[in-house]
Amino acid sequence: MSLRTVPTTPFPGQKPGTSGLRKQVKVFQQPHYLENFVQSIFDVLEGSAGQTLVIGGDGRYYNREAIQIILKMAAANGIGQVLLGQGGILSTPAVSCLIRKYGAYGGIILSASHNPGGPEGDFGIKYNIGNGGPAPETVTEAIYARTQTLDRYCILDAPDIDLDRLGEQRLGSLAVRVIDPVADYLGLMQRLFDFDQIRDYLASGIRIVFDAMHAVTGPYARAILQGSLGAPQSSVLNGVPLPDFGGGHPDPNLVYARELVELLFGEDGPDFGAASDGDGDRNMILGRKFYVTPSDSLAVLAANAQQVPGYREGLAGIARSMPTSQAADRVAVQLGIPCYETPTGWKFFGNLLDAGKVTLCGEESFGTGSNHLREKDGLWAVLFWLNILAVRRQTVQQIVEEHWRTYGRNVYSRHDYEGLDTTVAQELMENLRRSLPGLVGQSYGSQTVAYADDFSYTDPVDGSTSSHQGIRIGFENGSRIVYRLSGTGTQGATLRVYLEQFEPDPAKQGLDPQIALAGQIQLADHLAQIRARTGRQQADVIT
Ligand code: G16
Repeated sequence: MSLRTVPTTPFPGQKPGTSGLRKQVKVFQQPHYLENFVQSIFDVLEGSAGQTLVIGGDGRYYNREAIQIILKMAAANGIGQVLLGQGGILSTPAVSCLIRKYGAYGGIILSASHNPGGPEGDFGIKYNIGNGGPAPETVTEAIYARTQTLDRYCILDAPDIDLDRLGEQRLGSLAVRVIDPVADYLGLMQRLFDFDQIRDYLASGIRIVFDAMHAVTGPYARAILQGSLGAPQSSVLNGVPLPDFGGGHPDPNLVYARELVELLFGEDGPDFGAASDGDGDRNMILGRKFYVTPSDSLAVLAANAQQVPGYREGLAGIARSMPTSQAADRVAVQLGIPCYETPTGWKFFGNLLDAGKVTLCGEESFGTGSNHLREKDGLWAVLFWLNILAVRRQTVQQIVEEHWRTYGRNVYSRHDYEGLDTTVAQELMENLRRSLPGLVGQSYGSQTVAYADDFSYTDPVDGSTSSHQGIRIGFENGSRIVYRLSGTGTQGATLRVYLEQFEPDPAKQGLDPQIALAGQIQLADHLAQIRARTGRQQADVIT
């Protein structure tokens, strides 16, 4: 084994987005591309010599090859130990769990989350810090800056590690410990939830289906739902992780988790359905013939948290990303606890969680989590719901409708316009930004604009400011329209339009959101000239 220093030159555009560096597989496969980014990570990590790193990925195409390269670079850069998920598999929440449990220096996760996989699909890499959470912008900016000046990387010339053999192997001075990807995570879940109660509930004839979408959560769902909770074989759909996710799009929403949605909305469907994404941090919750929006899910979990062992002591506070509906705010008011509004991106919750200011966090983009980790956590949300159902013995629909009657309903929908020409999308946003000062005080139908701004966030813990985080148009009646360009796409631009309207009247709460929000949808188009500028007549994905 010998250490090799390889001369290289910078690649443009190695800038991490909302959640790490995501590019097409073909981009990552270029000689030196992955190596440059990984060396930039090692170069900005101070004091990592001899330390432990956690490494794993969602099993997508190029996962195993990338892991071999990263291990050899970790060895050449003086890392002491790597905890590696068997087969190169670790969900994002499991990485967060392992970093925290073993006091690791940080972790590297190979995933492009919900983006499709395979040779023509996407790949991604993200770095998590010692608290188990995504690297904050100071770190990602430093990594990016380093990619722009890099002129060499270090790698050990050595045979590949056997990724499937549990136990310790060596790469020079680096110890690689291949571990069971599920065990530590399962232990954490058992401490948070009442597994006996959930097992009894499932044994009472309740039928559940979890769709792992051929992504990373298959092994976790089988071990937890079937192994520990006694659910039958049929409870896990698409449970084998595949490099191309079986040709699917591992995004747990009404469009991409169609198989699950058809089951739940079909005749004699199961009582409870859920799905997770590529790397296991997102979740979608369904009842029989009933969809729970992620924003409502956060609010329901918050309102019921004290029924669950891990949260009996109550919540310190709640945080939600800005475009997430204000349903959780209403619960926070009732509980007398603060509710924080952060920019999109799980990394913004890290400081609030570390400072003990919040217990639960959530995003409209199918992400929910708590202070048990520093990532959102798909299966955790599923277990949280199952625990609440096991206590309350009502259907999902009854629980949500009762919640609306108590707090009012924040009717909500997100409209995505995908693969737009980047210039067209940026001009649309720029034009809208310019129009903001003139909007305040304007009336549209029965609504008057109360504020119109480009969201800027000052972190209450470290005082850092993040600007240009999305355009908010808020009305005096509490309704909102929010516009953002996605930070996770890899082709063109994706415009996200978030629509929200408050409905206090129980008699009107059951209306289909697309009908209830029809006026808002029209207004959103009018204000941003979406159809005129993009040529699109309707959104590609509506959730
Ligand atoms: C990532 C981030 C989330 C964010 C989501 C969507 O999730 O971790 O915080 O809400 O992307 O971001 P955007 O609207 O910019 O596309 P994931 O599951 O892709 O890692």
